[in-house]
Amino acid sequence: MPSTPPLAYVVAGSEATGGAGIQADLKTFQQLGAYGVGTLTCIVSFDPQNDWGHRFVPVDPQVIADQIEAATGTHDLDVVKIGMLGTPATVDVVARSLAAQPWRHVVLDPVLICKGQEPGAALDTDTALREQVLPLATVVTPNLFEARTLAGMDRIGSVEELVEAARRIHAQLDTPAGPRYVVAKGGAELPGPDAVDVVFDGQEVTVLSAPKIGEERVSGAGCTFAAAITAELAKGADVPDAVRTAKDVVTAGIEARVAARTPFDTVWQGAYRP
Ligand code: PXL
Repeated sequence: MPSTPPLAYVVAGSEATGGAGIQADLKTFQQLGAYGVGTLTCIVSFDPQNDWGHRFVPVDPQVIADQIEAATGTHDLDVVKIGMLGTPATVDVVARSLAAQPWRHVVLDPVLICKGQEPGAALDTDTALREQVLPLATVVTPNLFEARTLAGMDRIGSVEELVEAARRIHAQLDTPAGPRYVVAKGGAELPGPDAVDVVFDGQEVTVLSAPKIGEERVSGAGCTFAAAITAELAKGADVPDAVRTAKDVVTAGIEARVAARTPFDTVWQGAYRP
């Protein structure tokens, strides 16, 4: 008899070392017991000969549309994570393709700039993302840099400023049909002994903290966090519970991080035990 596991869908880029991007997303889905379905937006290949710079190749917009058509035609998908898009044309085709059906949750990891892109092109992409995809999100998970950019703030140096950023970003989400959540991540960079995340649902602020594991950033943490939220939502959790589980997944994955020749280690999703 065929089975019907929870289905988690991701639209994101490939990061060829396996540390971030759709590779991290699909591993996270599997670890949490969700069946992963993925659509590729771009291919990022770090360059070991050139200081691990990002080589970036977008997938043709029609091919992205075809993948979304294949995925949504095959399965009843109602929870989607959006990761790196990378060009205005990609933002446009993803926004238009996703609009073809209703979504119970759209989890947006607003990956803004990627080294190796033209600054001008990246600005266009930021604007397109903000105008076309951000309003659709039910959950958005900016890191410190993305929170500063989306909130239009010069600096975020405290939990209070992170809360202010979350409020400003929440104001840019569509008028809620249901509650919408900004999860602003302080990560390793926000000063203090703890890795702090601020959750704002439009009314209440919740602050989640876990002791920092070293001061170094670990690649794939942001992807894994948003993917874990997506998997938990696919399994039927509500957003606050999904966010709490995602923080545990990332904490366990950073504690057991994978050594690499890149300047940063990467998250080991396989370390998490519910
Ligand atoms: O971690 C952000 C990220 C997301 N997606 C892709 C990436 C990266 C960072 O390198 O390459 C495809």
